[in-house]
Amino acid sequence: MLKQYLDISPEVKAALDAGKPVVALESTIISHGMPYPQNVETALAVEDIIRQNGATPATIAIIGGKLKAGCTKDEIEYLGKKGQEVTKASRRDLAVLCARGADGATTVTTTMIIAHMAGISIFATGGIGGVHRGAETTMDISADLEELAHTPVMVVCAGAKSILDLGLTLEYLETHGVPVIGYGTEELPAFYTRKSGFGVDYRVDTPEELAKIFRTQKELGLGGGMLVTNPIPEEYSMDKATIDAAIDEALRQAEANGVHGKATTPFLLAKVKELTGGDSLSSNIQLVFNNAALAAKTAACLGK
Ligand code: PSU
Ligand code: MN
Repeated sequence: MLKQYLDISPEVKAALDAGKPVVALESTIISHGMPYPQNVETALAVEDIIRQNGATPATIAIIGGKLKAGCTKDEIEYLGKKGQEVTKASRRDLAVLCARGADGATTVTTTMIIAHMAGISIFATGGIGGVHRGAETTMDISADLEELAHTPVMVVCAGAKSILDLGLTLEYLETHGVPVIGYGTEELPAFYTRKSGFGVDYRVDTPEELAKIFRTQKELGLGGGMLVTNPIPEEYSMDKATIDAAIDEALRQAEANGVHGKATTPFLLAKVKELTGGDSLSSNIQLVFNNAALAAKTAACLGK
């Protein structure tokens, strides 16, 4: 039944059948996260980094109603060019998009779902969604957190942007039993900056140990995912005051424009980028590269 919707690329299928390491990548970052052509260039460069680190990349998306685990260059180009026209697809969108034969850019949530369907257990991205500021009245909590609670995929990210309430995001993850690991750090990274003022649950310093903990979680039958937060390399990290000012302004504009629902995150991300210019885009690209390399190294240890 699932087979008619799931389309695993030949390269990804061969790697999975041979028990070789595979790393999933999301497509919202391509269609909604960066401008064309940097989005396509970055997506292809991330795939190369994963290959250089000994794993096979599987860029995930929904194209013509098919859940793709592994996109071709042409498909990545297509998603990048269409940009915001592609539906940002969360869990609630999957059935409609598949039934209609439509396209969708996968968020952290749907990338985890499709990776798991395909048998891929590790995924690299930039930042995850979380509990929005003001969620005590809006109830705007990203479906990413719920997916981390239930789907057994390790997500390697650079933490979350402080467009979110990072404290509440950590509380939510704790309630739902998701381990939050700092890679080489005791502090939750805040995407553009290495620090956030909030602690992680555990610090881990090697890909081997990340793999061991994830394997143990599976062996214990606990289910659910694991969140690995990998700080942006020092040389690309941004000035906290500059970023905070841009985030405050973006939040103000979102409120003034009555932005809500699934539009909130893309709106805030685009505004922050606009207000900080090219600096934040190059930092964003570099942290994704850094996460891809760590995920590939960890994927290689998972098979052992
Ligand atoms: N945060 C980022 N960059 C992103 C996203 C979030 O710093 O690209 C994207 C991811 O695809 C994430 C999604 O899964 O936004 C979360 O959207 P929402 O907050 O609507 O759940
Ligand atoms: Mn939301």
